[in-house]
Amino acid sequence: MAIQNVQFDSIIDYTAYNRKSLTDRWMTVSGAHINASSDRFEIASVVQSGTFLRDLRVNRFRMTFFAPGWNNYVAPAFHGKDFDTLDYVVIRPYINQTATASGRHVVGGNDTSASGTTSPLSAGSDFWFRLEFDGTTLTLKGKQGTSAPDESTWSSLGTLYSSTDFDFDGGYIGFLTGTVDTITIETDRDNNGSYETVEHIDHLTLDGSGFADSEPTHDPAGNLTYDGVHAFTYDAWNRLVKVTKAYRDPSSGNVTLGSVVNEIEHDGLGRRIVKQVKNSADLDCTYKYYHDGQRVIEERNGSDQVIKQHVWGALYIDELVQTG
Ligand SMILES: [Ca+2]
Ligand SMILES: [Ca+2]
Repeated sequence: MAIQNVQFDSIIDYTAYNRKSLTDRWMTVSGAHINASSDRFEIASVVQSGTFLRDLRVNRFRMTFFAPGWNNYVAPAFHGKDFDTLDYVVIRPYINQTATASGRHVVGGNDTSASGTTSPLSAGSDFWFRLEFDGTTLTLKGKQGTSAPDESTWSSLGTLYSSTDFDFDGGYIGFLTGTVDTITIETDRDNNGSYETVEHIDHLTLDGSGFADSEPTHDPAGNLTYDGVHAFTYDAWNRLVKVTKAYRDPSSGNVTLGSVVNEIEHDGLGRRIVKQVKNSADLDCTYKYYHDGQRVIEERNGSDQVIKQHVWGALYIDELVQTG
């Protein structure tokens, strides 16, 4: 059952539009809203910062999205670890391809010098764009039309733009600015060149009350199993053992799993002994916990190197005196 009238991130209120909330899937520090009448995501860049999918940290990715009535520019953004190092590609008509500051490139729609461009992109048209990063090269493809190109069409399309200038080691994915819809993000987790894992699909639809719909879920024991960003798995003792990227499929309405981002192991005494952060780009790490009784005294990484030690006092229960 849908939870109605849930407000998540606060969105700047433009008088020209209705104020709408987003699901907690998106985080924004710029003006962004879902336009209820046109069912689109409109992102206004007011402070050169972006709107990003929360916690969707990836390395090799492919983002496909619809740019309806593309007439000014749309700017997919990524590497959003912080807003000083925000990287983005501005896709706009009528301007020749121009490299600007490192990590901030402007791609012109009528740049006929770009390899594979068969015809200039025309402003005011509906376009589909696909941005792909294979670990080395960022490529951009686009196709005019209202319906999504199928995979064979994408394969046959020439590259509008490519660059190896981006130093992408795992940040957020989103948009700096633009009007977009029907966003799909896939990843190549095993680095074999195919993007087999769907991490997110968003049609940016509002419910009848005009609110983005979160529909968090719980299991019969009351454990939170989906919060709009992640899905959570528990063992028979209600201990959290797995966290997975997840999204609510816009077609089926089902909570759909992406990559596992966290796996937790416990020993027979119920102590957490291993935590693995996975598929989270630069955050990936294995943490092993060693105990004295119920107290963690040492943490090691996956290579068995000590990364943290905790010294406990003998006087009180839970008397942590030093961590280093
Ligand atoms: Ca793959
Ligand atoms: Ca939509």
